[in-house]
Amino acid sequence: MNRPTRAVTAALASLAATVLLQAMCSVASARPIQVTLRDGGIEPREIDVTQGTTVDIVVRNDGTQIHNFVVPDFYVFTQNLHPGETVRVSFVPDKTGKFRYYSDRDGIPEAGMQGTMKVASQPGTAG
Ligand SMILES: [Cu+2]
Repeated sequence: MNRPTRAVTAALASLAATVLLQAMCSVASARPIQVTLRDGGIEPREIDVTQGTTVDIVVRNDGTQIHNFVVPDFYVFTQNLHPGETVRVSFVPDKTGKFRYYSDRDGIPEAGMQGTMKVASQPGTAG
């Protein structure tokens, strides 16, 4: 193979890997995590996810008041949801650890309306 052909082959291999990765991510996001907002609480209280894997969440407000859903560490901020309203959000956690999520309708976390997102490292990696 001459050099330009090798470069094209490498580019195609890279593209194929990217497409495969996207296909895997879309499979992972096929089953969204259900989050329910209630007046005074969020279910579940804990969400377990994996670093580098798309997190797909469907947030539903089952309360009688307006609520929202924020995960500041990952720049997730939904709009204010009216009772019965649903919104879907997705993001890719880029770090491991425990991170708080909550409803902050008036810019202040509401009493009881919070939970913990635990981000585990990808299998086979140190990070
Ligand atoms: Cu709320």
